[in-house]
Amino acid sequence: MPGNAHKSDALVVLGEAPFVAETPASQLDDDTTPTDKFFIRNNGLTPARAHDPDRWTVTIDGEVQNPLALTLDALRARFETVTLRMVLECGGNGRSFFDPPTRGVQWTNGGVGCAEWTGVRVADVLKAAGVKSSAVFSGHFGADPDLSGSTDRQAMSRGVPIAKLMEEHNLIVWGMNGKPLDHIHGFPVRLVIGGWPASVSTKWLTRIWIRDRVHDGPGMGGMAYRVPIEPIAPGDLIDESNLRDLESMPVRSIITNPADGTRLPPGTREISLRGAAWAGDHDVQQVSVSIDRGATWQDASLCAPRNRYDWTRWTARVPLPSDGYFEIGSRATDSRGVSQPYVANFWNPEGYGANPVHRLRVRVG
Ligand SMILES: Nc1nc2c(c(=O)[nH]1)N[C@H]1C(S)=C(S)[C@@H](COP(=O)(O)O)O[C@H]1N2
Ligand SMILES: [Mo]
Repeated sequence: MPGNAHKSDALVVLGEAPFVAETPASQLDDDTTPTDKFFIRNNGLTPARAHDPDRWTVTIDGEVQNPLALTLDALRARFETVTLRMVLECGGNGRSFFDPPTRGVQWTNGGVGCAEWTGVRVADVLKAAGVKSSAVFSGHFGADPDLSGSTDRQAMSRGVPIAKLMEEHNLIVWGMNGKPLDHIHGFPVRLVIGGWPASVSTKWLTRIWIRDRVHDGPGMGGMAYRVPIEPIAPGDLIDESNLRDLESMPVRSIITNPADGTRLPPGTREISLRGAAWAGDHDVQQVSVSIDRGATWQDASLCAPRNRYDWTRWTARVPLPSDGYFEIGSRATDSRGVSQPYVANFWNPEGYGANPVHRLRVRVG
């Protein structure tokens, strides 16, 4: 098997097998996340690099009138090429903030990135295939072997309801930040599905199976990517009928400048903050910042996102009353009026959806 030689100075490795690495908030300061700073989440092994990407095919089959097997050339020739800047965020982003801790990769806020993706609309491809009225859900397949090295079993195979799949922003992409996809991010083609856990944005895409029922691949059902319908207490016995699939990701903000632990010269009486915010399927309505652990808040200025599912960059200048130690926080509110809590809420056994206020420490003097 090829090794996991994807080390980048910007990333913090959270796991070697499967390979997982997150981006510290201070490395997410670019409006568009450069590819070498983009987080990595594998669930199986990295597949061998396609020797002949021109012969790679993506199959569309199942509940369609005309099953398709499309090469990269066919995708390019038959459908309009689109570039969108969109957030990809792991469903477990923020997991380390749960108390008590849950199993799973202990992401802080760095299971996220926002890149420019170039490819074709999933909806255009599906229209060419002719989705039947019996279609209910998709099942996405990638070429990565599972951790045992077997290619008979998918490392992960998730899907979405047809209505979500048909959204015009979903893309089958071959380009990331103006270059061909990096191998680790899914070369030669991957899915990008906006706003939902990135586990549905299948890398090394080989097949979209249109199904007449909810997909049941690895990563579907049971407790995978599922959150409680009625809140549960840590330690409660889990009743699976009280779980639903995590769909839209929750609202989150990060401060991308300054970095945690920054020291400012004595006498500094104002601090400039910069960051990003995003809210799954929703828009970011407001970002507020605090230098006193949430006792008082001040509004940040928002930059308009380029397109739906892009993140919202923000800036703020906050007066500092004195020298000393400050804990600075950012809190975003989505278009429904839902804000980040100060402490992770809605604890669940697999640790999805923790989105507390992002906090960092600054010392003046
Ligand atoms: N084929 C395949 N696609 C996959 C995965 C995987 O393990 N195999 N991981 C998913 C998960 S859980 C996440 S968070 C994103 C991460 O994408 P990235 O590694 O490009 O950041 O890819 C998704 N697509
Ligand atoms: Mo993920």
